[in-house]
Amino acid sequence: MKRILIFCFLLLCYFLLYSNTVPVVSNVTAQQRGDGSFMVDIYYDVYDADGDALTITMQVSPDNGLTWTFSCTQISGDVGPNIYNGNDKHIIWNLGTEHPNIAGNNFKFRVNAYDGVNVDPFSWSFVPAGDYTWGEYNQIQTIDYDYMIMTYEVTNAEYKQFLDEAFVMDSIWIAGDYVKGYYPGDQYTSAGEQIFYSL
Ligand SMILES: [Ca+2]
Repeated sequence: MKRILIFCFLLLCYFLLYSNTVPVVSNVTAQQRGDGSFMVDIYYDVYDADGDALTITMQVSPDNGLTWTFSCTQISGDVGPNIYNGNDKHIIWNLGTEHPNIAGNNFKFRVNAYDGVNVDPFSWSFVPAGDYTWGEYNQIQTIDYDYMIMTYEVTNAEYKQFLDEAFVMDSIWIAGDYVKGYYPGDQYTSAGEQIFYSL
């Protein structure tokens, strides 16, 4: 009986020490100022039941949630490390400096909170311009621009979540054996219908 009690006590200590609650972000709002400054105010509430110090990141979608790679680095306020629980947290995005002459009616904002216990599956890593080794003969190639790449591979579950959300928003559709959607285009790929998944 004594051993069982000791075991239960140790088990309780384990859960008290190592159990963790994932932080929750809610009530995200975003509005561009009407004073011609091209600043955007983003507000949110965040709560972590453990009271952990949080790292806050922000993502912007220019196409109603279809893609989330639109850069938003000119941000200040309640963003970055060491943010704690609270309401009406405020992020200021200097849109005019980062994206001069940009305009759109389909912007969406996502605020992410991480407590240092759970991995951020959508974190991005900076890759500076420079040489890299390519191919089976180890040729030296050069990329002359900086870029960002996801730190971790997208899992099947995460991609399914993306497709589910895009489907609900009518951003993608099923045509025969394919899941298709509209891609707004970039400098390498022209705008038009793209296949997102083969059923
Ligand atoms: Ca936590």
